[in-house]
Amino acid sequence: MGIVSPGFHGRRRKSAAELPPGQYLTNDFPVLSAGPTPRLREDEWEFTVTAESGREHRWTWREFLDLPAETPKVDIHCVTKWSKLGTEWEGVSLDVLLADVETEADFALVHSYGGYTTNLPLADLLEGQAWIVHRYNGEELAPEHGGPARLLVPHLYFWKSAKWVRGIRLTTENEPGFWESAGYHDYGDPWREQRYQGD
Ligand SMILES: Nc1nc2c(c(=O)[nH]1)N[C@H]1C(S)=C(S)[C@@H](COP(=O)(O)O)O[C@H]1N2
Ligand SMILES: [Mo]
Repeated sequence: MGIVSPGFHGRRRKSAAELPPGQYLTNDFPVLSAGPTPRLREDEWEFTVTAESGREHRWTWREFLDLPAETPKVDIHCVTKWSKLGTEWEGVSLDVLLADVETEADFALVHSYGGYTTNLPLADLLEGQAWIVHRYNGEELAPEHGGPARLLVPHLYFWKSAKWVRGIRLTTENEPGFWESAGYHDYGDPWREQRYQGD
């Protein structure tokens, strides 16, 4: 009997073929932040959806916690090529947060405390594809991973999952966010390896 690598027991490992192209598996949870970690108290946190009409829908931390929560278990894929499988989160589906928002917009620009932005089609936030999450692995979301709360949109590269999320502005025109303005792909589908503009 040879040496068994740690973590190899129990559940079946996915092979590289089950990962998006160019990705490798990690069991760590790397921290990738373009700037300093904002330190926000929960009583300072609020989340705002702004429709293209200018109409705002706002939730305080307490109001957010009163919304029905889900516990998505998802694979995440960073454009720097690490993927992490079966990550467990808790949070509120964007279907819930956008349910009463009247809009004809096709695009969303997500804003974070600290100034980070990222854009995506509004349709990619709906139908069970995206959440505002405040817990990871059964614990409060750590500040370096976006706590008090972050966006989770796992079917796109992880730069779309804005940490320290502050709000979402719905727009009729597509407006590139922070990395999208810096040469990264506008949409960022890891299965089509849309890392950079032109991919
Ligand atoms: N506000 C904010 N959100 C962000 C980022 C950032 O720099 N600022 N980095 C993005 C990138 S590139 C990745 S890969 C993930 C990293 O999340 P993690 O640090 O929890 O692994 O957050 C994304 N969301
Ligand atoms: Mo990333």
